[in-house]
Amino acid sequence: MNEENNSKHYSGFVNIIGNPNVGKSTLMNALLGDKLSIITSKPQTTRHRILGIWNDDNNQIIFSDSPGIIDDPQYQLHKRMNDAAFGGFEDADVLLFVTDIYEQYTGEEKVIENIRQIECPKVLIINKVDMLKDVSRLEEITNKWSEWLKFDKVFTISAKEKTGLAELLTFIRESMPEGPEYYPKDQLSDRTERFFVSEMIREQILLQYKQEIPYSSEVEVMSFKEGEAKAGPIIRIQANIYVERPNQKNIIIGKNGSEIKKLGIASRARMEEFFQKNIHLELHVSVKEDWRRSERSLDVFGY
Ligand SMILES: Nc1nc2c(ncn2[C@@H]2O[C@H](COP(=O)(O)OP(=O)(O)OP(=O)(O)O)[C@@H](O)[C@H]2O)c(=O)[nH]1
Ligand SMILES: [Mg+2]
Repeated sequence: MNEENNSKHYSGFVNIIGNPNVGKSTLMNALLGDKLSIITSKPQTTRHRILGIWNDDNNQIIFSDSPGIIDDPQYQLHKRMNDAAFGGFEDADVLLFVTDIYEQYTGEEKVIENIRQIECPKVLIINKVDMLKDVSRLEEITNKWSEWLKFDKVFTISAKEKTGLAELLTFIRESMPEGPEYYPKDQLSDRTERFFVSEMIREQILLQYKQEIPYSSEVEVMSFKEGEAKAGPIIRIQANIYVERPNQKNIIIGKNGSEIKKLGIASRARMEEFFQKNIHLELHVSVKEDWRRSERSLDVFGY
């Protein structure tokens, strides 16, 4: 264990991987005590790898949230999301493989093989135990997994209710190798404020719109300017929402602009909480045909 007055420094990457919707982002946020990653009840909420950095004087734990692994990628976007997810198998010092009490895992060969081969400590996290009705379900899950591979540890947790996390965090800290500060101690993520702004808008799109709309949407921050207003510090933000079809643009905007107005209000509230500053937000919508299939668009959007 990393003693208080020990001058050694411990650091490493804790990579969180799993299928969509099992609670990976909720877990990372809970471990960090920060709302860094966006969370919704829809699968494929997270599209990028996002680092969340936990610091004290002697330790730097770098958590990595990732998109849920998509079994049947249908767009180039899905392939890039899977590349981001599988990247987590390559540089982990501790692997957290997350499942939940609902998931009927079928032991997808590529995933199992990747977990099997990774040499760092690997942990199976069974999440959402706050919803558990029948305790025998836990045994069922661990038995199923033990047919495929051996984890070093199994933790049953509720990321949402924050139970079981202290034990998990102790295990993680004890597993960290000696190492340098990979990031400055005051840095919380590898991502920029602009990135988090685009994510918070995307989160509200996921919450507000139905069916294919959130999945066809991408958000780009065109301008982010900090300034002073009468009421105190303010951040002025202009963002563009891209959709794939003209009719989707109409849906985003809504009758007389009612839907986009609602979106703006909700996004602004989320950002004001995140930045603890006043926000002025301007949203635009444009069509970028089939951006999910276009390598070039995906490059531009940072996938
Ligand atoms: N009941 C319960 N719900 C949870 C728990 N953890 C997460 N959830 C819910 O599960 C849903 C998905 O959570 P996320 O954290 O977005 O899941 P994810 O694995 O990051 O999903 P993707 O980014 O889409 O791959 C949300 O509605 C969460 O509120 C938990 O411990 N208990
Ligand atoms: Mg997520």
